[in-house]
Amino acid sequence: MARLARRDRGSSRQVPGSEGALGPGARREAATGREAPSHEGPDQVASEGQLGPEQFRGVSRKELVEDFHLACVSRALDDREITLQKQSRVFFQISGAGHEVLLLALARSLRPGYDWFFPYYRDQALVLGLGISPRDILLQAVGSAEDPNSGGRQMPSHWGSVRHNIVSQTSPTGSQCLPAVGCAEAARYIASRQLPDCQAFGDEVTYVSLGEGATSEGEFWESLNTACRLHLPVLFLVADNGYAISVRASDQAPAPVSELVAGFRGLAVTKFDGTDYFTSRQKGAEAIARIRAGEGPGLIHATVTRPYSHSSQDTQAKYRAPEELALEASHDPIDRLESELVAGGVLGAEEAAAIRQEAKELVAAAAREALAAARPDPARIREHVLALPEIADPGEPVAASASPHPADPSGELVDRGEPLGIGDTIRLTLHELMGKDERIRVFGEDVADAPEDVVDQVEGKGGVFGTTHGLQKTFGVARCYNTPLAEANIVGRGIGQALRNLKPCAEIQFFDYIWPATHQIRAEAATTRWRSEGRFTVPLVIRVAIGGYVRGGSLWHSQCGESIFAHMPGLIVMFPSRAADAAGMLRAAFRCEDPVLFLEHKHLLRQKYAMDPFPPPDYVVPVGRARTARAGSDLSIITWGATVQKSIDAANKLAAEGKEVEVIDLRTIVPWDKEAVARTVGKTSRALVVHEDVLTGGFGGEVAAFIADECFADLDAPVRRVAATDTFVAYEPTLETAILPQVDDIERAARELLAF
Ligand SMILES: Cc1ncc(C[n+]2csc(CCOP(=O)(O)OP(=O)(O)O)c2C)c(N)n1
Ligand SMILES: [Mg+2]
Repeated sequence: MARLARRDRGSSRQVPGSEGALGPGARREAATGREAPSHEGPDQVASEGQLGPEQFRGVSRKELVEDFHLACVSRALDDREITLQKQSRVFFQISGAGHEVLLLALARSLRPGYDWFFPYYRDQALVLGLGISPRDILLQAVGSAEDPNSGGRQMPSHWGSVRHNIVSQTSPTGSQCLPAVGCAEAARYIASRQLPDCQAFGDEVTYVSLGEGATSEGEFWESLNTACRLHLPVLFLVADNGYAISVRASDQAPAPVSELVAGFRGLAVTKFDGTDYFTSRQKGAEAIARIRAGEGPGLIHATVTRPYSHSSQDTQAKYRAPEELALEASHDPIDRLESELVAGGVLGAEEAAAIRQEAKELVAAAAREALAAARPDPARIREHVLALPEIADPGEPVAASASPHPADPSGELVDRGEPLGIGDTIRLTLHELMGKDERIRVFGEDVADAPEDVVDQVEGKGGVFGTTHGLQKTFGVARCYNTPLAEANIVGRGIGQALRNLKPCAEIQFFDYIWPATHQIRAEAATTRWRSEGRFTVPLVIRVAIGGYVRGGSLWHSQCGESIFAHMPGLIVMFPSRAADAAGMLRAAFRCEDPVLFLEHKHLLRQKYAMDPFPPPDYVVPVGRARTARAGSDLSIITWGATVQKSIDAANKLAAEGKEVEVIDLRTIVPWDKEAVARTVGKTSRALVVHEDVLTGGFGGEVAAFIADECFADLDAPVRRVAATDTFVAYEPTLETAILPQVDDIERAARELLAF
C-alpha cells in the first residue's frame, strides 16, 4: 500500500523560468507517495501518431497510470467522506465524481505555485493533480484545526493553498470569476514593472472554473467582458454535468454556454467530451498553451457526468429518472479510462483493480489521520477578522509653511497652508500616495481623465466629482483607468488585484449604486482573511461617494447606508467629516491589509466648514480613532459624516443658553472607538446619537446599545437617537429636509436630554 508522502518545498521540481512554481512531477507525490515521475513537460502532449514504447495515444504511460490512480483516489475520497458524513464525523459532502479525468488531464498543463487558481467545489481531482494531499482534503472535511486551508472554518471542497496559488474559495456560484480576472490583470501589471513584494510571470495562466449552472450568474458575463477586452490570460473552465442541483442545463439558458459566448471577440472556445481523458488532455493542452502564449482568454466547455447526488443534502433519484441514472453510471469516466488503459495494454485488469484498491486504502489511512488530528479551539473564533496597522497618534496636524506640495511629484505646486475642501484633499492625497507606491491603481466609472488620444488636449474628467482628476495624466492610464459600467466588475477585479499584493483603489461612483458590488464586498472581500485563517488577505480600498443634503438627488443620489456594511465582519468602514481627517484616514486606509470602505460625503466635498490646510504626509489617523469635534461637559453627541457639523451647529445654539455639548466624530464606523464613547459619556452622563442613515437598523442603534450596556452607571438620562426617517430620500427639497436630520431636530433632542 502506498504511504502518504508530504512534499516539502525543496523537493519540488522547478518549472523552467520560474522560482516559486511547484513542478509538475512533484505535484503527484502528495497523493501517490511515489517518486516524482519523469515528465515530458506540462504542456506537451505528443501527437497521436507519435507512439513510442513509453507512450500510449501520445501520453506517457507513467502519467496515465498516475492519473488513473489519482482519479481513483478522488473517487475514494468522495466515498469515504460520504460514509463519514453518515456517521456525523464529516458535516457536509459534495463530490467531484464524474469530473475527475477532465480535471486531471487539465492539471497536466497547469503549474501549481506559478499559475493561479480559482477553482469550483467539484475540482477535487484538479487540486489532487496540483499536489494537494488526500490528508489535507480530509482534514478540511472533518473540520480539523490542522486543515491547512481554513482550520475548520470552511466547508469541504472549498479549496485553498497559498503555496499552490489556489485562492481560498467561497460558495457563491460564479463570484470567483471577477477576482480571477483581477488576478490576471494584476499579473500583467506586475510583470511589466519591478514592484516590492509582488511576483508574476509573463506567461502565467489564471484558471477559473464553474458549472454550467453558474454561467447564469451575471458576474460570469462581467468577467468575460473584461478578460476579452483586456485580452487576459484566463482559462474559463465550464464543467457541464447537465444539472445545477435539480435544474437541467436546458432550463438554465437558451443555448449551451459555448454557443452563448460566440460574440466575445478574442475568446477561444473549445468544446469537448470531458469524460474522455485523451481528448481532454490534448484539447486542454492546446487551449492552455494558447493562453500561455499570450493569445488571450480561452473557455473550455467540457461535458461531464454527475453520478452522485449534488451533495449530501440532495437525493437525485427525486428528480432524475432511473434509466438516466443507469445510463450515466454506465458512462463513468474512470471506468472508461480504465478500459482504455487495459485495452491498450498500459495496465492489466488485475493491476487496474489493484490501483483502485490501493487508492481506497490510501484514503482510509488518510481518513484515520484526519480523524485523529486536533479539533479547532472555539476560543479562537475571533481571530483573523481584521489585522489593523500600527499607527501612532499623530496629534494635531502641523500647519504647512510655503513649501513644495507633498502631493505634487513635479514639485511645481506650492502648499501655502490654505484650507482645502475634502474633495481636493482626497485628490491630492491620492496623488501623494500614488507618487510613493506604484502598487496603487485607481479604477472605476469615469475616474480617468480622457481617452489617450485626446488626453493631452483636454482638461480631463477625473471622476464625476473631480476627485481623481489628473491621476491618469500624472501616472499614466495603467494606473488610473475606466472600467465597464458594472460595479461588481469594479470591486471583484479589485479583489483579484489585492490578492496579488497590489494596492487597488476601486471607486463606486454613488453609494446608491453599490448594491451590485455588495456581493463581491460581502462574500469575497470581507470573508477572505477569516475564511483562510489569515492566509489570504484583500488590501482593497473602495472609495464611495455617499450621502444626501444635495438637493434633487432623490433615492438614487442621496442615500446613506453605512450600517449595512458595518454588519459585515472583515470590512473596515471609514467616514471622514473634514479635510484633514480625509487625508489622514485615506493614508491609513492604504496601510490596511484588509478591505476598506472609504465613504466620501458628497455634501461635504466643498463645504468651507470642512476645509483644512493639507496635512503633512506623516499625518495618519489611527484606524478606529474618534475625534472630539467640540468639547463640552453637559451632553455628548456621538455622530459621523454630514451630521457632525449639524451637531456642532446645534451645540453652538445651546451654548448661548449656557449648555456645553460635546460632539464626538466617530470617523471610523468599523472598528469604532468605544473607549472614546465611554469617556465622553463618563464626562457628561447624557448621550445623543445622531446619523444621516435611516433610524431602524442604523449604526446608532449599536452605539446606543453599547452606552446602555457599558455606560449605564454613568447615565443621568435615556440614550436618544436622531436619524433619517425610515423612508428613502425624496427629490423635492422640502421633502428631503423633512426626511434627513436637521440642526433643529438635533437641537430639540439635545434640549430634551439636557432637561431630563
Ligand atoms: C449564488 C449562489 N446561489 C445558489 C447557490 C446554491 N447552489 C450551490 S451549487 C448550486 C448549483 C450549481 O450548479 P452548477 O454550476 O451546474 O455546478 P455543479 O454543482 O453542477 O457542478 C446551487 C444552486 C450558491 N452556492 N450560490
Ligand atoms: Mg452542473
